[in-house]
Amino acid sequence: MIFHKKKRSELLAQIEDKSIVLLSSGTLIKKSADENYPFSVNRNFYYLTGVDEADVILLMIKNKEQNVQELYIKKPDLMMEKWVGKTISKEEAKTRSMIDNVLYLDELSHNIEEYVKNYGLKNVYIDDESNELFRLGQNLLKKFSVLKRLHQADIYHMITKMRAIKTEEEIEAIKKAISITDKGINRMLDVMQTGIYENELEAYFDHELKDQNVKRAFTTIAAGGNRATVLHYIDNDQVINDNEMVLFDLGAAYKHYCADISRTFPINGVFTPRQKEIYEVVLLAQKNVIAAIKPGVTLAQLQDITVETYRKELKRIGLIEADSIESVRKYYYHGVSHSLGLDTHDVGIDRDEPLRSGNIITVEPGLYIEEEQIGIRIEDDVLVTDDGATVLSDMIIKEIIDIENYFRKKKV
Ligand SMILES: [Mn+2]
Repeated sequence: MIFHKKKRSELLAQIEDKSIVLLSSGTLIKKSADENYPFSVNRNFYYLTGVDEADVILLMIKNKEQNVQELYIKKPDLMMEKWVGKTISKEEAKTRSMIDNVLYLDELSHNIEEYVKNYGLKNVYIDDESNELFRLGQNLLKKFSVLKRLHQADIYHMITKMRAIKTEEEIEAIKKAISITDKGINRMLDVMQTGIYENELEAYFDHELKDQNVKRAFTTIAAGGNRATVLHYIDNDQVINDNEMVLFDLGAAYKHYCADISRTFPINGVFTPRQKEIYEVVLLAQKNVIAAIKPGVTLAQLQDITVETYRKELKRIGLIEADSIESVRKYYYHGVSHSLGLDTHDVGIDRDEPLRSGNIITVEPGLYIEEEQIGIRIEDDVLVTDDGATVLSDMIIKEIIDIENYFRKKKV
């Protein structure tokens, strides 16, 4: 796709002359016996190529006489094809990436040596995300000894900075993921009733995703009653009793672009007065944050707005006595926003860095009150625009009156 080609040129424009860039798609990791973990492509590699396949290498050279862009793929293995299917072909890799030169991996070592010598290359740029398991960049350096003589430079942060600003195509992909997530949530609402199991609701969400042939962005949280006070509860195996609420944190991924949505519903369709009171506080915090989003504001400032809202409101509803930041922390103990994109907790926006037009972030205040067995989180996905923000997930049911009406109509 033209998108990936454009991103490669933008990246090459930022690096020094006489440089080689090497990126790996990642490799399959063994799970047990003859089984591997599902493959998850290196997102920086995918961003630059559109190729979603294990053991593929992108090689680029910036050299004023001649730039080079090549993809290296596995040679077809006829026996493996009978067991697990074909690996990517040269034609397919070329179509997806718009890279004309697709070669086999057994030529890579020789070609690197030739390029380093013939072009007098000085720098090697590697994607060295500091992750113990995935030292993909370092592994490449170890493999090709000729690269050790070159000056090592980091390309990880250059790419993640680019990824933080979304293009039209990327915004569309995230919107698509959100719209599928919306449909999945409605499927759950249609069957939601007292006595249902968390995993049963989760299955209805998954059904929508399977129907649309997409995957989840991350492991679904479906937490009824007091389980909702555990931020990353994923057992999802308990029954939800009458008058309890159920908290969902979930999302579909479309072409690896993620939706990340949280909603909390009363299982029987009617908020108790106390549930309503707490829900309104969380919703108010979310609205205050969304209203403040514009270029220049930082994630740290958005967090302050959330805590400030809670400081006043939690005292008003009798949850805390002293309206101090410390007392708020007992009921709210995570950040309100993170970057969203090819990763659910996406890269490229630091806490104290001014937001820019084209950033997409989540807004997800919550309150977790163990002694009342109530956990509420409301999360939407928001695009930063030139003069403010657009809530990309504003079609997903959220207001108390809409939720109660949805259930009322269901019963008729
Ligand atoms: Mn989130």
